[in-house]
Amino acid sequence: MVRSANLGFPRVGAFRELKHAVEAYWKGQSSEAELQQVAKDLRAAHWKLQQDAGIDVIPSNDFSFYDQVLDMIATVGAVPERYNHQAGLVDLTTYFAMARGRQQDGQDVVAMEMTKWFDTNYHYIVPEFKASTSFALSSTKAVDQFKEAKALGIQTRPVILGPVTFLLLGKSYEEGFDQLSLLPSLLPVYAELLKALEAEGATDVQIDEPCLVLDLSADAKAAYQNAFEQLAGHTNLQLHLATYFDGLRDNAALAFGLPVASVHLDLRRAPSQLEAALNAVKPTQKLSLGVVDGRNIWKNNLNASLEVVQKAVEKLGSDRVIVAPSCSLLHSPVDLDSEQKLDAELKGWLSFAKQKLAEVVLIARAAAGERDDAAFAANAEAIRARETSPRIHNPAVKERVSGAVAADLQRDSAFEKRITLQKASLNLPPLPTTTIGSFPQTQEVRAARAKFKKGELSREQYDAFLEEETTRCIRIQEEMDIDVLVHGEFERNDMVEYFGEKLEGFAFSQFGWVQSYGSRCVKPPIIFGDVSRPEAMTVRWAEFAQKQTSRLMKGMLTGPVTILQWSFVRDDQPRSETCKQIAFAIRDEVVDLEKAGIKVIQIDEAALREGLPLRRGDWKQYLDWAVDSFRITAGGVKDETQIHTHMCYSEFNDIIEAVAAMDADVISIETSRSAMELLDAFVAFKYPNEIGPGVYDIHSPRVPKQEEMESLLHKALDVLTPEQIWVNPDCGLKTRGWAEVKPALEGMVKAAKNVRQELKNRQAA
Ligand code: 39S
Ligand code: ZN
Repeated sequence: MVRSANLGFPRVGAFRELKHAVEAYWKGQSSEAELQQVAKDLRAAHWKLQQDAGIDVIPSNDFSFYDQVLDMIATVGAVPERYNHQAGLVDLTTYFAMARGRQQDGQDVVAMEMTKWFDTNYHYIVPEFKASTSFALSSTKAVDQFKEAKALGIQTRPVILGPVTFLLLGKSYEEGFDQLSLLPSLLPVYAELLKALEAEGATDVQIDEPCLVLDLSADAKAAYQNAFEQLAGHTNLQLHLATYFDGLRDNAALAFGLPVASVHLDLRRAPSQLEAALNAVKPTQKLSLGVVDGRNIWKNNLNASLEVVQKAVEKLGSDRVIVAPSCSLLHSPVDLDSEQKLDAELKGWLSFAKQKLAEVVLIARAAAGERDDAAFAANAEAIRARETSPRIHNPAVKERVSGAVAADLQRDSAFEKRITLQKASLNLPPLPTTTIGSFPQTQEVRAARAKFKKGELSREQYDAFLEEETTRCIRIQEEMDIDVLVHGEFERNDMVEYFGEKLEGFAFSQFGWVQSYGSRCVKPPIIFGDVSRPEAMTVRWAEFAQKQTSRLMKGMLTGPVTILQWSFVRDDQPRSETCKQIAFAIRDEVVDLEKAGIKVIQIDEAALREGLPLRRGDWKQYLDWAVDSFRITAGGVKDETQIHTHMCYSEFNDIIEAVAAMDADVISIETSRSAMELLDAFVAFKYPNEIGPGVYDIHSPRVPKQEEMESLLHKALDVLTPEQIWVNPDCGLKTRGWAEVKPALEGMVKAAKNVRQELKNRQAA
């Protein structure tokens, strides 16, 4: 019998119940027992939902209060010293201290680092490793949750993050230390965990090793061999190896050579790997086929998937084939049935986590000879309707992209000439100060927007509220004496969703939440058709804001790659094509802002780096169209108009050429946590344009001292010319509170002024 499996279910809840419970606990509004109860109820509901859907293999331990990598850190007791964890179980306070830092009860510790999970918009907590790191089983979570499901009569397959991916995703803070050298001391803890699961009656375990889809060193390959041999030797559990987000490619022989009972493949991202897998799979192994997209929201083409599954069944027999989503459904919204506002036609094209499980079951049953003809016919009709819908095609948009010429990608003049004209026109002091765009999205702002959406505030009332907030934000910046102001973005729910709501070819959901980090969620818009801009999207607020001040007001836009990366993207044409369509829409907005008198315009490409393909050999093709898309957005304005861009986080070394090729006049980057080390790439490359290396870490509630920011500026001045440098925080301020933002920015402006004075004195001397 062909079986159906799931690799993980969204933990946040259809209405973000977990977010609300966790945040209430953090605020001291509820007890740990109350939080645990909400979590337990959610888990029970999710297991039940999967059971009702007919899924044969249901996961457990996919639940997390914050992140599954942090869960593994706690499980193996890899708690960094600063959290003062003594031996024994890691409690919830220590767990959340690692995630968010803690300033309470005499403790003052910073959070662990957070970074993007492969090429998703999900963030994981980065394990910290040193030569002295030791491990001990320090959490009973995996075992507890297995037992919890069992008590409900559901036999689950626990999911754990594999030991090699766990080590590879970590960071070593000691020069030359190789974290894989910790494998021998880590494996016994994994073995102990497997033994504990077995003792409670588990028969199978899913081991996630997504690093198997990356370019691997010889050491990493050896670590895989070694790790799985040891684990298999210490347990009677069936080990199920899960890979996802790309194909195994040259690691296929390695993966199938491991002593595992099955291997899971992502056949959405890498359908062509099936052939090699069918040849490499050993007679004792099963193959798990990830045919339903866990990363996107389109209805599965059941006939196409069935064909793939049947091909495997023919070769392996039905007992050795498993049907599954391509990866954990963590990256999907929960339930399409909650959506009340999507039009029926569009809704008919979509599938969220709950619907995906039904698809998996339909495919598995059909492959086992029990095809639900009615469901297959309805599905075929939905697929056909989407393919032929006039709503997805706009010939004018297609023509504009295919007709793009070199001139569309070029500013009129080279940077040297532009910057001279800009300096004359903008008349800024040296080391000009600015912010990245957003100011605190307070409860009040969100509540007003929610009221407006519910019809409890009229358009006029909501606009009046926003005008008041914007004006106040401008006055505050003027009082602080910031040079280039922003309007604060109070009218925006999210830097991507806001644009999605205004562009043609996009749809948006009411409850399509996906976890981004911890309790924070995003609601990615859905790009279903050719993208165009029916009317200006930001000019009203930019114009209003500029009228309130004699200072320069910066126009704020999200760039095409970031909009693409943080949306659910249509899968019926290349991403590059969709990206260029968005680029032309943004270009028109840039031109309109210029016409409205805005002289400085920022086009954020926060997600440019995370969009990089996972294999290096695929990078160039991506970077080519990503850079071209950005250049299309900026190519329509006069030399005098200054184009800024912003990129979140670090690691520019390997893409610095592409960043330079974007040719933004000014780029702001995150550097404050890494003490300006990030600048190395810009210096080594002799980056010619202007740079705002962030001097203030906005990801922490801590207010930086003025001297710290001055010292960071000195570091920047050691390697860059004074004419090149801008002074700004390292990201937008929307997640912070005014109480921290005000003193921090005041200190930042003072730091800039002090250093300006030093430069003046030096010149005079
Ligand atoms: N991806 C995207 N798309 N956008 C980003 O900014 C980022 N940044 C990085 C990387 N990826 C990104 C991740 N950082 C949040 C903050 C930072 C993030 C990601 C998410 C965040 O704050 N998310 C909010 C949250 O989890 C939701 C933001 C949102 O859409 O709470 N808010 C809406 C709004 O402001 C809806 C707010 C809401 O929940 O309008 N309203 C309540 C409701 O509808 C009512 C509120 C009230 O009455 O007080 O129930
Ligand atoms: Zn940022």
